[in-house]
Amino acid sequence: MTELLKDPEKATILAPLLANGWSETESGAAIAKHFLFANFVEAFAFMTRVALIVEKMDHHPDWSNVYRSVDVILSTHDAGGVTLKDVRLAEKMDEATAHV
Ligand code: HBI
Repeated sequence: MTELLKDPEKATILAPLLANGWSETESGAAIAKHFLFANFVEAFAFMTRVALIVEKMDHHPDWSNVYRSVDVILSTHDAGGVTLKDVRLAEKMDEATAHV
């Protein structure tokens, strides 16, 4: 779970996320996504749902909210890059948008 993903496995594991709006940051040490909601309340409701998930996972996003958008950057700080924990959290975030 907390081992750094490395190519070629990394590319295979990230492919579904990259097809769903996530991108690798320039250094390759994180994955990022821009979420856009209908309004501020929906954006904040998403962040509230995700907050409960990340506490359970003990894995936390770098994120910011401006009005109805939420920008997320995921990396495993302890490992210095992207691990399966980030992949799992990204999947859960995508699922959390489905409940809006
Ligand atoms: N969140 N994104 C991220 N990366 C981490 O390495 C991390 C975290 N949340 C909690 C956490 N590490 C702790 O488990 C350690 O700092 C003890």
